[in-house]
Amino acid sequence: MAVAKRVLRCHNCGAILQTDSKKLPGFISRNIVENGVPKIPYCNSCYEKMLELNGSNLDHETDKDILKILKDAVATDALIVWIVDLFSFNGTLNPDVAKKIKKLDIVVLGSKRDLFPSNVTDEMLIRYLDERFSEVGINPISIRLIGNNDNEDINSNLKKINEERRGRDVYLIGDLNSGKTTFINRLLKNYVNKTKWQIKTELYPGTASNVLEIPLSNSSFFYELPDLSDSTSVLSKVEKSVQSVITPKKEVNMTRKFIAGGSAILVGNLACFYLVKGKYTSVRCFTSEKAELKVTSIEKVDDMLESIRKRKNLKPASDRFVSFRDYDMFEYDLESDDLRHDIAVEGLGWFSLRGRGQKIRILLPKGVAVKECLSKVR
Ligand SMILES: Nc1nc2c(ncn2[C@@H]2O[C@H](COP(=O)(O)OP(=O)(O)O)[C@@H](O)[C@H]2O)c(=O)[nH]1
Ligand SMILES: [Mg+2]
Repeated sequence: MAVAKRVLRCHNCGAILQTDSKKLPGFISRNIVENGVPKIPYCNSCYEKMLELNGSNLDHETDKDILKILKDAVATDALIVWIVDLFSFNGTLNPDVAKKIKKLDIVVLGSKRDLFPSNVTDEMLIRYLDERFSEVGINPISIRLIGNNDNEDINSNLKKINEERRGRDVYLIGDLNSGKTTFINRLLKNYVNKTKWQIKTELYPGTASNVLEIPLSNSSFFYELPDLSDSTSVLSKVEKSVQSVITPKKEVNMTRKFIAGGSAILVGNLACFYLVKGKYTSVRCFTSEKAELKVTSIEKVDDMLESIRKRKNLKPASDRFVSFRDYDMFEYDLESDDLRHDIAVEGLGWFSLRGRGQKIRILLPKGVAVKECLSKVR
C-alpha cells in the first residue's frame, strides 16, 4: 500500500509547494524546508513579492506649517521643549523636525512616567531617550520625566525651563497625545501674567495653523505648536475602539513568554513577533493592560490573524487588516551580545529579549514605525 503524505500549499497563491523546479508554480528553495515542513509558508515567488511590497519607505508626513514656525525658532535661537510619550515612543523621531532644530537648545520631557512600574528607574528611561535623540544628532541640554501624579514636578520643571530659556522664547513640540495640553494646563495653574500681553490662540503668521501663545515677559513667549503627525503610529491606523484597547490607562503591562524557534507571539491582530531561528528565548512583551497575547506556531499565524479579525477572540482586533498586503514585515538578526534588546512598535508597545543570535521577524500594520535598539528597561 502506498504511504500518504500531506501536500502543502503556498498560503498566498495556493500552488502546491515543491522543491524540484524553479520554472513550475509553488517552487520553494530546499534550504527553507526542514523535516518536510517549509519554515515560510509561501512559495519563493509570492515571498519575493511580499518583500518588495514591504520594502517601501516610511511616510513621515511633516506638517509644512510646523517647519515654517520652527524656522522662526531657529532665527531667534529659541529654546525647544520636545515632549515624548514614554509608552508610545518607539525610538523613531521625526527626521525633518530633528534636522531643522538640532542646533538649538533642546529640553526633552518624557511624559507618562506614572505608567511605568517603580522598579523602572528614571535613569533607565533618561538614558534611553538620550540615546534615541543622539541618533538623530540632537544633544538635549536636559532630559526630565513627567507623570500625572506629582504636582511638585511641574513647579520645578517650570523653574528649570525658565532658567534654561535665558530670556528667550520657548517652543513646545510633540506628537498628538504626547501630553502637551496636559502639561500646559498644569503649567497654567501656577501661572501669573505680569506682562502687557494676553494669552491667546492665534493663526501663526503665514500658516493655516493655530498656535497657543503664553507671554513669559513683555518680550518673550511660550508657543505651543500643532501636533506632529502620528502617521507612523499604530494609533493612526486603527479604529477608535481599538485605540482605547492599546492605550494604557494603568501601569504598562509586562507579559513574559518563553518560546522556541518556529513560534510566534500575537498581540491581537496588530503585531506578531516571530522567533524564526534561535534557542528557547524569554521574551518580555510590554503593552497596555487590555492587550491580549497568544503564542502559536509560525505556520498558523496567517489563519490566526484572519480568525482574530472575524471573531474578535483576541484583543486588540481591528477590521482594517485583511491580508498580508495590509501589513509590513521586518527581519532582524540579533547580535550574540547577551544584552537586552527591544523591538518596539510605535503606539503599541515593545518586545524585549537578550541577544543570542536569534533571527526575528516582526509583522505590523503597513507604514508603522518599528525599531530595534538596546532596551528602554535594562
Ligand atoms: N498617565 C498619564 N497620562 C497622561 C499624561 N499626560 C497626558 N496624559 C493623557 O494622554 C492623553 C493625551 O494628552 P494631551 O495632553 O491631550 O496630549 P496632546 O495631544 O499632546 O495635547 C490624555 O488622555 C491625557 O490624559 C501623563 O503624564 N500620564
Ligand atoms: Mg493637545
